[in-house]
Amino acid sequence: MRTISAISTPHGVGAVSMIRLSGDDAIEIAERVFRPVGGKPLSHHSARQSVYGVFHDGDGDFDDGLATVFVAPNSYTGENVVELMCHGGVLGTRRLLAATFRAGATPAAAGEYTKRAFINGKLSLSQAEAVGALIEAKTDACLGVGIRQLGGALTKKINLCFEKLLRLTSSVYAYIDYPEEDMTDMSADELKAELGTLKATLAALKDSYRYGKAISEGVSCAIVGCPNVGKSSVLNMLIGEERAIVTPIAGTTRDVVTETVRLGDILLRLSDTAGIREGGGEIERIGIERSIKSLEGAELVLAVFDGSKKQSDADGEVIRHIEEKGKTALTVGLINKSDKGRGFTYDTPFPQITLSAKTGEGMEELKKAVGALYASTEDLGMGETVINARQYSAVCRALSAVENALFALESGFTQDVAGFDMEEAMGALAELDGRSVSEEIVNDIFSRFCVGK
Ligand SMILES: Nc1nc2c(ncn2[C@@H]2O[C@H](COP(=O)(O)OP(=O)(O)OP(=O)(O)O)[C@@H](O)[C@H]2O)c(=O)[nH]1
Ligand SMILES: [Mg+2]
Repeated sequence: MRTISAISTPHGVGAVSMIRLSGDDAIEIAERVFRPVGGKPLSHHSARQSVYGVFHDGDGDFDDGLATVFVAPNSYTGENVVELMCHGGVLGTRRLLAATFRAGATPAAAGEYTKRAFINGKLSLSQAEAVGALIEAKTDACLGVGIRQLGGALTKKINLCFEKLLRLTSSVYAYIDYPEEDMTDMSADELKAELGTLKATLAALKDSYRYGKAISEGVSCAIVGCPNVGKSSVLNMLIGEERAIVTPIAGTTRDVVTETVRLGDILLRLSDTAGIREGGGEIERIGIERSIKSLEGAELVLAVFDGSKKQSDADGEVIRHIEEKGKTALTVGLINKSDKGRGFTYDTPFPQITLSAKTGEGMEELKKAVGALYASTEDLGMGETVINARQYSAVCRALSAVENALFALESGFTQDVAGFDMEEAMGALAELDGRSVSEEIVNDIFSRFCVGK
């Protein structure tokens, strides 16, 4: 493979910068830009030993630093790799990068190092995605899942399912090809039982995406309620700054105000919306339409009520909208303004928390309630969590194919019908972990990485 080069550290001033070379000529190219101070050539040092020396190009010496050689296949990419550490100035780092190009390297594309690691079998596709998740992580929980997934937790689980399917499918086809010879070691009941276990495993993986998405991509959360109940104050309390305008005038918020915040392990993509009420001017009416739209698309709803006042018909209207949009199970009621003294009791078809957006009282309960809605599934280890939409859709396809196979067997169809579905499930799992995956999907995944990773 041609040798690629890129700056692997953030672009800007820092203590050190790292430029990584990977490919057949990585060591030769490094020797053209780096002169070890001890005089012994870089290629004569042991692999993985940091060597001190001077960086130079055709115009002279310009920095000093360290070079570390990794010999294929024992490197991140599985190819020859040299990591060059120079001082973290913008100019010096760029000059070293340019020197590697002059010495024969070509610029790396986004995610190309990790892509090569995948192509060379150092990482499965879900492990490569875990690298991306670790870099992008906004919650500690995402770091936890990412590191376990990088260690192969999800890959192992998928491989087990795949191998089981392979065994079952060959048994089915042996039966079809040689029905008289009793080639199969499995009765129809045994086959059904095995597929049943697989179905449960895949269903649990599918469910894990609820938590996986909440800690990685985040949950879209609409803050709804009547005017003046304190929706914008709740948003401001959650993000810890005065982001949305708060006034005692009903109808303050018109446009949807969005902000991302971490609440415990969960990432919330908040939308503060206009208060829902009848009437109002044209601008307010458009705002209210947008509130209803946010409610419709929300994966979590925070329904705010003013606990210092009696529950009104308007509050009932808000609850009706929530029910109409099928969001009751995803809603937490916030009975706000608890600092104003003994509050009124609210009747809601969803759990509720008493809180004060003014003093922050009730924040812990809210954290717990939201955490409970998106809790990690008990019987899955943290790394066996599906964390992105691509993995999720592959698991869903595998699950529905297994369900179809089971249905075929239970409805008395011949085993070849089930065999067809089982092959489809295998295809979906193979795609999930990259055993067989189209080039477009691979390119799409790695193009989302940064250059140098
Ligand atoms: N005492 C007290 N006042 C609050 C609390 N939360 C909000 N308020 C007050 O209630 C009024 C309305 O607050 P907002 O946050 O603007 O309410 P809203 O629901 O966003 O209102 P609209 O955008 O008009 O729909 C303001 O005067 C706030 O200071 C609270 O917890 N305690
Ligand atoms: Mg508001």
